[in-house]
Amino acid sequence: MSAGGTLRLVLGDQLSHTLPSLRGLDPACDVVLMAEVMGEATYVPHHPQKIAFLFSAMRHFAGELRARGVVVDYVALEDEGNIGSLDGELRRAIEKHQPAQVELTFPGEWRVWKQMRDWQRTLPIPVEVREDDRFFCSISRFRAHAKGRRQMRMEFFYREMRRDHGVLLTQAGEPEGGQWNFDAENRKRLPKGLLPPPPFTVEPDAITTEVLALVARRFGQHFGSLEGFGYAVTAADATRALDHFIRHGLADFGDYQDAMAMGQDTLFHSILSPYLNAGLLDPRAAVAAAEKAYRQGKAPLNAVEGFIRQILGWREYVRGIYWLNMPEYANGNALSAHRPLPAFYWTGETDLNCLAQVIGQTRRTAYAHHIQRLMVTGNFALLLGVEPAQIEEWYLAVYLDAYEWVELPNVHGMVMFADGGYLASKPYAASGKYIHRMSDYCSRCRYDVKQTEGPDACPFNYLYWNFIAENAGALRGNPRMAMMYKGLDRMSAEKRAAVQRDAARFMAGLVAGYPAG
Ligand code: FAD
Ligand code: DLZ
Ligand code: SF4
Repeated sequence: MSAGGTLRLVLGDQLSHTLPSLRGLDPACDVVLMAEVMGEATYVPHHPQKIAFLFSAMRHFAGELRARGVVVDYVALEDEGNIGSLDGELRRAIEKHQPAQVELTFPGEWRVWKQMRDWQRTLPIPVEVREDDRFFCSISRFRAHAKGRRQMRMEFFYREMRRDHGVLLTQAGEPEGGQWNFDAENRKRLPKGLLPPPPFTVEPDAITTEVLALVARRFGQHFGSLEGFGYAVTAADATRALDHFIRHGLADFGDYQDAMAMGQDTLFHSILSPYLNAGLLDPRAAVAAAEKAYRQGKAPLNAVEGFIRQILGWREYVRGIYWLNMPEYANGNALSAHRPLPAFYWTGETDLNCLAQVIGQTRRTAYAHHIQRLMVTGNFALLLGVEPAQIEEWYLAVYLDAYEWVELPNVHGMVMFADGGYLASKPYAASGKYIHRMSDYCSRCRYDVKQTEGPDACPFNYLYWNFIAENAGALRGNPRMAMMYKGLDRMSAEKRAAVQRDAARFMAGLVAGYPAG
């Protein structure tokens, strides 16, 4: 690069050729900076597959840019002189290339945004941060939606998005099928004999193989296995993953969206979140492909609407909530939950089979589907009263798709109700009955899901009532909790004492902490 060009930073989750900070790039005088840095790889103990996925995807992306004639200053983790932070690498690149300005794209986490604002104040050259327009809804559009609302509800936002973007509408502009949401049809258990498709996988190439060795060497002590790594690391393969889902998963996605089954990690889910969130797949392409399948009669409306609602609705909604309310959003603790996260979240070693299954799968694959996250690991942390920050760190670390903009509202708001009902109208607290209804986990558990007290009773059962009793001050007034408090009020004094006794005994037996190794 000749001095005086533009230095363009591309972060690990900004791997899109349409990225705003790459627009207007002049190959004759601009440089793209990409850096593998310890700071980003360790600010939480990311699952090794997450680090491998991002480093390999970053290296492939840099290769694609170079093939187009772009100059890329790519700093690999073990390159000599690597300072270990985004800040250090940006400053070093400015020294080296003497650009006239820096172009950035708005990031996915508040802490990085704070860093970008520092750069704008402290760097000796202009720093422009461009809006990230790889979403359906801009932050200002979300702000307009939120104006005047004390509580937010995804459903109303989603309808606005359907209208704004003309998705799944009739010629007359009404929702296809006469209703906006077919969720009530999407709660079936997986029937015996129905085999979900195998997930889309890619054989690691030479770049990925090298990265896997690097990650094993440098991050092998983090929770999570690298074995069997098969994620896509390029946009071309991410598009193949989308095609695979549309062909083999979409038609049954709706019916079995909430089901869980041993030995079936992915069921009919798409496993597209890692690609969407890293920039390898455009959410507009995913929504368009699903709508096309519906219009061609290849998938039913409950499935297509359900899938589109996740991307056009939930994904955009949680991002809006995050940017509208940070940094204060992270500090709330409406239920005053202060217990430590049990150590088995980092080992999977527990005799509660549902938790052992989901945490074990997470360790193997860095993936769990929504209901596993919400109703097993999430529900348990809620019932136990784990301090929100501790469980938030866990989710941010262990999933391949986790960045704070999407992780935090899901964990802090949806799971832990730490925002006091701003995002969701009531806590998703449930006893073992829910897990029994939606999975086969209980059939192999040492606890009895039908028992409610004593050492063999399913701990979710008494923890559930203990949660209801412990949080009466905060939740009794919530109209959506009225049934639960009616149940509690009908409970005999002996039964209440048994719940309290069993919960206290169970909690006393838990070990906290991040186990060494
Ligand atoms: P599918 O079930 O196939 O859904 C399709 C797509 O919809 C997903 O790829 C995803 O992009 C989007 N989506 C679905 N639900 C949500 C949601 N609640 N919020 C945002 N997007 C959604 N998703 C993340 O991408 N990153 C996270 O860090 C994350 N943390 C979560 C933590 C908890 C406690 C919970 C309950 C949910 C979390 N989710 C997160 C949302 C959801 O669980 C994942 O997006 C989904 O499991 C990814 O798998 P999939 O691609 O097979 O999804
Ligand atoms: C998650 C991650 C990891 C593990 N490593 C890097 C890295 O070395 N370099 C980089 O640019 N980005 C990385 N990322 C993604 C960033 O953490 C992400 O861009 C920010 O959290 C903002 O969303
Ligand atoms: Fe989980 Fe309870 Fe079922 Fe065991 S019995 S798998 S602990 S819900």
